[in-house]
Order: sequence, then C-alpha cells, then structure tokens
Amino acid sequence: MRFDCLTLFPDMFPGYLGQSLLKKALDRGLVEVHLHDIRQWAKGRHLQVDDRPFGGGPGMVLKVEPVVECVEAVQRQGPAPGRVILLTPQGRRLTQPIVEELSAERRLVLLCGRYEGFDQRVIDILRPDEISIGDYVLNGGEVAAMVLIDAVIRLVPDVLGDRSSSQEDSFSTGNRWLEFAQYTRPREYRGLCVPEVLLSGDHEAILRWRREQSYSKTRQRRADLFESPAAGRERQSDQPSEGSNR
Ligand code: 6GU
Repeated sequence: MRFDCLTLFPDMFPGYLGQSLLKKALDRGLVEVHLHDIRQWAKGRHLQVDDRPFGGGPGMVLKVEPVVECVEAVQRQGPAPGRVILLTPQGRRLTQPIVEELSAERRLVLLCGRYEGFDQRVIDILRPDEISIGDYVLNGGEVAAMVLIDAVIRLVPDVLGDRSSSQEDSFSTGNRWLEFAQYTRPREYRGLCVPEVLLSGDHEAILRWRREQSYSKTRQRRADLFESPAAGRERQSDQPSEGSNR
C-alpha cells in the first residue's frame, strides 16, 4: 500500500516512520510512504503558500494554486491516482470501520493542512474525502495523517505478525467491546495479584472471565457503544468474543 503525504512540514514524519511496526513494514516493502513539500509548488520570489483571508479575520489560509498543483503532480506519479484525503477538523470522524475501508485502497494521498485551513476551492476542485481524528483542534493535519497511517497499516496483510490480532480489535466490524485486562509475570507485585482464574488452566473459565471483563468495562466506560444505533450500526456482535482484546 502506498501513502503520499503532502505537507508544509515533511520533517515531522521521519521520526515516526523510522520506528516499530511501520519501519518493519517499510523495510519489507509492504508499505511505502512518500513525503511531498507543498512549498515546492509555490510560485514567486517568496514561495508563498498562504495568504490573508478575503473578508478579514485572524490567521492565514492555504492558497489554492500550490496545493492543487502539488496534489495533481503527485497523483500523476505512480500507476493509479489514489484516493485523496484531506485531514481537517471539519471532516467526518475517523472510526475503525472507516479505517477498514481505507485499508482496502492501494494508494492514499493525504493532504495535511495548517493555519486556518484551505481556500475552499481546494475542496471544490479536488473533492477529497475530508477526515478528522476527533473533536479537538490540532495545529495541523500531520499528526492526524500519522494516526491514520498507523491505524490503516495494522490492517494491511502481513504487517502484523499474527493476522488474527487485528480482526478482534475493539471498534472493528463485528466487535463492539473494549479489551479485557491482561497480566504477565510476576504473579504478585506490591500486593497486587494476578486473578486466580488466569492461572487455573481452565480455558472455559478464562473465556467467561474475559467476556465478563470486556462487558463490564464497556458498560462502565462506553455505554454509548451499546446504546447508540449509529455507533453500533456496523458492529453486529452482541457478545464479547474470546479475543476482543484490542
Ligand atoms: Cl485532521 N486536523 C486538525 N488540524 N485538527 C484536528 C484534526 C485534523 N482532527 C482533529 N483535530
């Protein structure tokens, strides 16, 4: 799968790209990430990418020409233009079903904004899929793009060592449950003990305990996952399953 990130701050990405699961996926050729500096498409002596808003108001707006021309040039690279995603707090909120949908694409072109946003004509011309990662405001779309990449590559075949470990993820299609508590050695630390049932070797009992954990944690923390038909729309399961643990 190929990602193209269009940004004024390409240097924000390499730290993240060089670590962990993503680095392994890049090294193994399962995922490609290409960075593009929007400023390289700016014109004039000052390479201006932003300007004051017509009608007044605070802050600066990203100009239409460098952004549109950058996206179009990037889309011409490679065999397919890819799906354009604009990261913006005005977008539809990213959820695991949307992550699943995006993971089926071969190429995503991620457009990261800054300042007070884009000239509306960027959106009118490119018709991007506008996505937000939550109801709070970031200084720009770069961190949101990294969040999106991180969530999507988990679902790219072979990126996770064990394929099944993403299928049981919380919030994914078919799982509306939060994860149960996990323990590893030592059996006791500062007087806190691992629950007996997990040491019992009784797989039926362990399964029941984990289901109950998932259920009560979800009820306490995220009752909305039970109640809201919209939230549950794409999640069919009414019982936490054995591995509803992510
Ligand atoms: Cl995608 N961008 C910005 N700037 N702020 C956000 C966001 C995106 N998602 C939530 N807040």
